[in-house]
Amino acid sequence: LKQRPVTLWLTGLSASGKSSIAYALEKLLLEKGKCSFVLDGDNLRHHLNSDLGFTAADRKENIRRTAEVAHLMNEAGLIVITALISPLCSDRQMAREIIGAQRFLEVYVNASAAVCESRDPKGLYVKARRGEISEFTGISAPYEVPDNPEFEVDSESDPVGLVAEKLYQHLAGQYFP
Ligand code: GGZ
Repeated sequence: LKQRPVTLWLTGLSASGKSSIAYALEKLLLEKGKCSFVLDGDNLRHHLNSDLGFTAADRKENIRRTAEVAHLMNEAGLIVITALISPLCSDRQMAREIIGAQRFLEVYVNASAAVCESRDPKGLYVKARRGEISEFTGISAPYEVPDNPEFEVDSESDPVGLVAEKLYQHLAGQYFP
């Protein structure tokens, strides 16, 4: 393989654009013949993590399992892009330790809570405001902004394609020629 394995760990609020950015970056990588895989929190929760809810303990387990899978995929040589809210610094630190610090790039997908709530593509913020979803990140559960992420992207003003292109440029040269 003409690529060095790495995990881009995208963190940000619901509706911040994590999944869209992850799939756009996967597409860019594929077009250049680089093998990558997206681990999307919402998707994994239908299968591998279908037994987990949104308590702090369940989120931690969700993140732990995803990090273990990312580690295995890195061992197989893949570039991994994860898209989980991963709201707590301590859980992201755990992911960094599982994957290995030299292969872990934390990416803060920054869109303000107000903008995410106004996007509300699945109507979850409305439900959370009504009290129909408990422990909703940004409304009734915490989101801790990363202290020192390797990258921060502005998904409030920059379109998805531009963000993905910027991340691709960060990888190019470092992880593949
Ligand atoms: C946060 C929730 C919740 C609660 C359902 N809090 O934007 P989405 O809809 O498509 O993606 C969100 C997804 C979050 O799962 P993660 O695995 O990324 O979360 S974590 O890293 O915190 O474990 C959202 C939906 O699930 N969702 N209920 N209460 N997001």
